[in-house]
Amino acid sequence: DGGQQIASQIVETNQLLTEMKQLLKQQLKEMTFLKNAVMECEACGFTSWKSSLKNGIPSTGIKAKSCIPNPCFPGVPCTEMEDGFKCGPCPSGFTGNGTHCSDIDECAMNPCFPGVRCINTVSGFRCDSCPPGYTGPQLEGSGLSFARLNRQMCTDVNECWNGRSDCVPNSVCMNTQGSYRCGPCKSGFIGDQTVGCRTAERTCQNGEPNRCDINAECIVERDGTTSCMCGIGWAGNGFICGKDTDIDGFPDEQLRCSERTCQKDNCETVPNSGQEDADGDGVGDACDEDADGDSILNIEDNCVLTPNVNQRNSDQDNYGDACDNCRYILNNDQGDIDQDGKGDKCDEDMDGDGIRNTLDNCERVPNLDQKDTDRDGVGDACDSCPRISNPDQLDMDSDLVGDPCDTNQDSDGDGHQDTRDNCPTVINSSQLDTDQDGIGDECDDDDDNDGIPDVKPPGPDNCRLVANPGQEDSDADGIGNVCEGDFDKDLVIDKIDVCPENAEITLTDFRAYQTVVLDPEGDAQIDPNWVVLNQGMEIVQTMNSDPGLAVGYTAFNGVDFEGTFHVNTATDDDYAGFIFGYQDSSSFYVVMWKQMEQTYWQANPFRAVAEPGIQLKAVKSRTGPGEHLRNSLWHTGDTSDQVKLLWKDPRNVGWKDKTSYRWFLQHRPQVGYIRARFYEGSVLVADTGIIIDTTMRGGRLGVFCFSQENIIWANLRYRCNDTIPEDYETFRTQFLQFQL
Ligand SMILES: *[C@@H]1O[C@H](CO)[C@@H](O)[C@H](O)[C@H]1NC(C)=O
Ligand SMILES: CC(=O)N[C@H]1CO[C@H](CO)[C@@H](O)[C@@H]1O
Repeated sequence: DGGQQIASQIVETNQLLTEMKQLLKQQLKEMTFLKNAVMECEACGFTSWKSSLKNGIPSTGIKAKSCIPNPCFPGVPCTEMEDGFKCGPCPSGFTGNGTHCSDIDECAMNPCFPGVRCINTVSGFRCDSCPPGYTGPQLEGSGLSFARLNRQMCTDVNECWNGRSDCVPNSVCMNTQGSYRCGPCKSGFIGDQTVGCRTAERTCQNGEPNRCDINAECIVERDGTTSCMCGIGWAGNGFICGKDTDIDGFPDEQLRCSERTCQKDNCETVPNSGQEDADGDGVGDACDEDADGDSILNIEDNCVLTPNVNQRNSDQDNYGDACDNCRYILNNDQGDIDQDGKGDKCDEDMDGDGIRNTLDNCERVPNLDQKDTDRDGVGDACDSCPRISNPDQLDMDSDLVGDPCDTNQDSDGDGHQDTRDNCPTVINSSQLDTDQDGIGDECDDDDDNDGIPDVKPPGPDNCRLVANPGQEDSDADGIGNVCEGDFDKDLVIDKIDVCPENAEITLTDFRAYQTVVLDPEGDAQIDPNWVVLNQGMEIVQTMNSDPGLAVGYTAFNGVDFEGTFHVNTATDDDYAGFIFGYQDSSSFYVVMWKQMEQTYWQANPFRAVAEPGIQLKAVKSRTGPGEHLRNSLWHTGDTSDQVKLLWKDPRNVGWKDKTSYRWFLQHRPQVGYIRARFYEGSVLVADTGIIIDTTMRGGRLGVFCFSQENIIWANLRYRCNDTIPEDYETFRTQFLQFQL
């Protein structure tokens, strides 16, 4: 349209030029005429002609004698002179010498909008009204200069507004200059301009009708059946979804369905995906000032979840007798490895394997066999170097490999050093080895050792992960009987299995986690305190602490990781986030978010400035935990040998107090694809876009905090997913083109 406008302007300019040329020609003629008149006057008296020039208009009427009868053009004043008379100027809209006046053609100036007729009237001009599809005021006037300075303005009418178009309802209307076009039906509608557009029956990706709630997504399961899942910021059973303000999976209001996820949230604005309610009063612990209903407020109660009006506390630790798992021994961590109710500090057999701690070579890992290959007094089951004597078990970089056997030599970059990698040259962070033959599935041609190769003939194995040499398949659907509906036979059906092709991972669970302190020497603050709720799907960190991580033990290749992030206090404005691709305390990805800009209070070893926006960083630290890494983590930007800033939210806004955010991360280490999206309620507020980084080829997941208390990571969910997202291919080709 812009091009069209320019073109029409050029045409107009050309016309103007032509007119100017004509005007010049006319003036030239007049000059000739004057010259001739001068010549003539030599004979009849030059002086009289000269005086008649006083008004600048050569009058041919000098031959007439007086104003009676009026020799001038009608309406032009006549003045008697000594030697004759003089006519005034022609009326506006006319040109001439006063005696003879002729109408000016203002239309020659093209004052009207292109395509609009210009009518030259006796004393001026008038434009027809704007063409159909345009609107604008009338234009009329007189005189060349008026016509030159005033143009008829017609502006396009947007027929698509206010339904002034004839397009059928629910179809696309496209406005054009002076008109409009009707397009196809809007999305969600079918038909055309002839038959009309009616609501399309929504369908799932497999073509089946979509009966999910309008705010839900239709999911096609592995077996081809469909299910419905409420979208982010909504909760319910998928067929009915209600608003879920705190994004913990429970709706603000009771829904008309019976599933657990239809129940009204017992804490509407504080995420509590487990809905824990110790006193059963209908108000969840997370938002109940007196969670156990013993009339002692939580902040003063030494047993927050167990009623104990007497507050007796024999060992004077932080836990009253009523809830202390070691009543007479101080144990503020309340650790209980075997979950038998007896705290580790006072449990004679911590891991519950039947061997008393004093005799057990793995106090904290059940190992009835007590095998100890290197005879260092630490059983193989818990020995960070089972073949090299290392009684102290030191593991400087928190990668679960003891220092004497830690080579950190990792050819494929998947976080497992070559000597321990069951596929040293194939990226495979999960290290899955279904048949336990020491060769990881990823480089094992026969994962389940049943003699039928995974892919090659006589395969493919119709149950790749479950031994079935007979390949029985009664319903002939290509999936063997033994793994029908549970591909990895981990006894969790595929439908709810977060890793249907990995028997070692079944449900999201952070109950077992490794604590990594990122500034062990620093005495800047205290270490974080992690509390795990909802069967491992929720983590709460209560302390204003040094930087620290809680890392799950499961290592992943491709993974989708999502969770709800919420700071449940108005105190403080510091960092919180999550990590992925964790390989050791020097190597991981972190997504971190701060509320306010701030310079770190310890200017050593360098001044670190934190900005508020969400940041994605690749941590590959040469020094490992300590002040260098601490300040580098705080700093928003690259720091050599420590941290690389891969992305920062351009909005540069901090998190809001007591507000729930949902993150959705996709990591595909095979190709280095990383993409994270962030939602506030159901609204997408930030998106990293596609980021390619291969520093860590997979690893473990966890959460991160730095100097911020009362952080909740709720409704955590991870899923194995090695499918490369569709947008990667487009990105890759474009990126390659760019590189060339
Ligand atoms: C796995 O990832 C792909 C691509 O990102 C996505 O389309 C698919 O829905 C994911 N699968 C599951 C089970 O979430
Ligand atoms: C069994 C298993 O988890 N295999 C994965 C190993 O990693 C590759 C990518 O490098 C994945 O495609 C496999 O699914």
